[in-house]
Amino acid sequence: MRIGKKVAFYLAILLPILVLGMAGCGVEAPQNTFSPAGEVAEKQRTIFYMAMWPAVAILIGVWVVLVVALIRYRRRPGRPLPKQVHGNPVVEVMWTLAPLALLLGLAVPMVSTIFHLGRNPKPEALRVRVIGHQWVWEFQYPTIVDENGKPLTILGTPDRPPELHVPVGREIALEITSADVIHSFWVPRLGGKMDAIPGKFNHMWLVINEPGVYPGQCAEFCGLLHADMRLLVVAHDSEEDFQRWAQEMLARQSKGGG
Ligand SMILES: [Cu+2]
Repeated sequence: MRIGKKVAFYLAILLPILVLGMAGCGVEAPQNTFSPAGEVAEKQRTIFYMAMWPAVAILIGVWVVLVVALIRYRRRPGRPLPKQVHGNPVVEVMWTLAPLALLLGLAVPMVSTIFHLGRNPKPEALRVRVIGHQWVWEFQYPTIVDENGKPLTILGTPDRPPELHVPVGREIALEITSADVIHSFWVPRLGGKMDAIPGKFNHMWLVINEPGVYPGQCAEFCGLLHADMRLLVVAHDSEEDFQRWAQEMLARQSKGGG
């Protein structure tokens, strides 16, 4: 009876935690790293799965053997002590070689993917400078300039996140930095995260598969309004569409005396 009460007590604690945890696994969530919308996020998810699924399989295998051994060989009254074993060279060599083979097998695709994701952006990529401020993001397009030579600049406000407009299919080369403290640029469905560090440019490239709006946010606690430091990536369905938007914004910027 007492044991039953104890089990009920632990279940009452564990079940809500489990339910809350599972609630975070919805595939439709707008900031879900498990529904990637571009090459970088896809590859990052692939290496995560490469690490996770073998680990899950090993975990289940170990638990099954453990539980079977615990039940089958448990101490029972009147049973003699079983035969005691010390060392088994064959088993020991096997459990050394098997993980070694598994780790080497995983290392090759994983390390090559990490190098691929860390490569320099292609020269034809669209360059965007991302600047973190407390507590807003700023985007500058150094190759899209107005008549005064000032790059197209998009700045958000604390209640309206800035929009980073880009064309679908074209590589985006991000140069990420900060004007004050360390922030972190993160758009979960596209890739990331990348730290924004004052005095330093961090580089990252992205390619987006589908037109749409991809929300992101600062992922490094940077002060009081860190939670408001959101952004939207808006992917246009064509380069022309994107250029039309850029020219419109440039005209607005010139008119504003920027
Ligand atoms: Cu932040």
